[in-house]
Amino acid sequence: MALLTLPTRPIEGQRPGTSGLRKKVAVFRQSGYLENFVQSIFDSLEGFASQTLVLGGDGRYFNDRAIQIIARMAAANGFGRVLVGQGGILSTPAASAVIRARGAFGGIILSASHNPGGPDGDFGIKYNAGNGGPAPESLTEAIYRRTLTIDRILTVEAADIDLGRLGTTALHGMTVEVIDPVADHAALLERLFDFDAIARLIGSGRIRLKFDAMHAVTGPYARAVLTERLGAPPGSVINDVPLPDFGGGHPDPNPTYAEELMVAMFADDAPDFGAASDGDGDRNMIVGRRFVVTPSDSLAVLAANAHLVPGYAAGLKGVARSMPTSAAVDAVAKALGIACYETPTGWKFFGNLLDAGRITLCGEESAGTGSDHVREKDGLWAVLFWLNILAVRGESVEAIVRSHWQRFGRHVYSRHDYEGVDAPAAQALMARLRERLASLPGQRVGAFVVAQADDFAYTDPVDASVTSGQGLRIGFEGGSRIVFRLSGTGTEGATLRVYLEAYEPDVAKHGIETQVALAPLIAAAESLAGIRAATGRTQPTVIT
Ligand code: VG1
Ligand code: CO
Repeated sequence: MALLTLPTRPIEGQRPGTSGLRKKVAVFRQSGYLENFVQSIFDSLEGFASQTLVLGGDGRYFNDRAIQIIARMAAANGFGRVLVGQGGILSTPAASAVIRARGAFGGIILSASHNPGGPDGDFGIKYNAGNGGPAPESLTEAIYRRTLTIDRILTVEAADIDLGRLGTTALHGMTVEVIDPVADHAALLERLFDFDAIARLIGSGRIRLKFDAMHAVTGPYARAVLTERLGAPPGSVINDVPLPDFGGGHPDPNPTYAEELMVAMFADDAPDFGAASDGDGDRNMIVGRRFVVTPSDSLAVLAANAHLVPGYAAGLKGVARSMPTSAAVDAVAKALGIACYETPTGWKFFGNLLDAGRITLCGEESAGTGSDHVREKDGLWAVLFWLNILAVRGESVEAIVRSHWQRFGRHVYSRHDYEGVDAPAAQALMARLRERLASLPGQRVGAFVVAQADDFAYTDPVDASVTSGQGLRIGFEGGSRIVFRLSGTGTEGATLRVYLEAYEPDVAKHGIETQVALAPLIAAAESLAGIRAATGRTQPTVIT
């Protein structure tokens, strides 16, 4: 087995976005593309000689090839051990759990998460540090800078590893251990939740559940936990076989893309509890019978009911949410007398707060919820948290959310996405609005008067690092707000996200359909930003 030093040249455009580097599969398959980025990761790290690297992905097209390439490079760069999920599979939260449980130096996760897969779809890669969490901005920027100067790649000449068989093999002096992708994560979840109570609830027949794995990575995890351990009957976990192209679907757990689940949950004989997860298993959607729980509300409900769950019975240290996420959890934090932090979009910004013990729960409006048990959002964790609450309270999903609104008021919330729009046009829309921010306060926009407007900047309370340009916030008198942001995970054109939020304390108005309740705010967003004229779209692509 020869050690090879292969010359290479920098490739442009390898700057990680909200969550790692995501590009079309065709881009990643270009000669040297993956290799350059992986070598840039290794060149930006120090002290990993003889240490352990965790490696796995969501099973999408090119996952298996990429694993072989990265394992050879890890050996050449001096890692002592690579732990790889069987079949190359590790959900994002499971990878985080494995890194932490095994004391690894870090991990590489292969995923483009909710983006479609297959030969014409997307691929992605990101580095997670020894805390199990996504690399902080300082590291992703260092990796990017390295991609601009890289001139050689280290690899070894070796046969492919057999990813199908559990056990260890040697690779150029490094050990490769193929591990069960589910075991560490499932054991961790079992310590946090009252599995016996959930199993009793399911076994009693008092609730029927349906989990849609969307042909993505959570199939094996959901089968092991929901079916085998908790006794959910056959048919409870659907689309549970991971496919390299996710069956041609869009593995994004929202009412638009998780269509099969939505049809089931709105049928006459609908189950009581429905859930779905995304490509890499870190997102979750929670649905009651004919009732969708908004992710921002879900975070707030989990925080308000955390004392009912064994792993959190001792109380929450604090909570955090990404800036565009609704303030529903803020209201809970206030009632509990705990801190609530507002961070930029992307899980990497929760890492310091979790490591410093300032927060226990955190979440994002994009269907991500998690806690200090790992350093990623965790889809199956959220599902079990809800099931644990249902087991204790014995009420329906809808009843739990409605009584939550009754107590805290309803933060009526929606996100409108304009996907794949012309990038320069979207950037120009943002630039025009950014220029007007300072002049907006005091101005009337439709039914509203602007109270404050800014471009969100965040100073990390732990390490004082500053991140700016994180979304245009326009707050109105009375507490409603609109946020405009461009996505940092897409691979085609630009995606404009418009986040809409209004606070409704009046219980009599809680039943109003969300889009109807938000109609005046939707009109205000159009008049502020001129979305139709700039994008040529009359409707959002996806409404969540
Ligand atoms: C989106 C979401 C963000 C999430 C990110 C990664 O980012 O808005 O909240 O953290 O995806 O999630 P953006 O930049 O496209 O808005 V995942 O499940 O795709 O890793
Ligand atoms: Co994801």
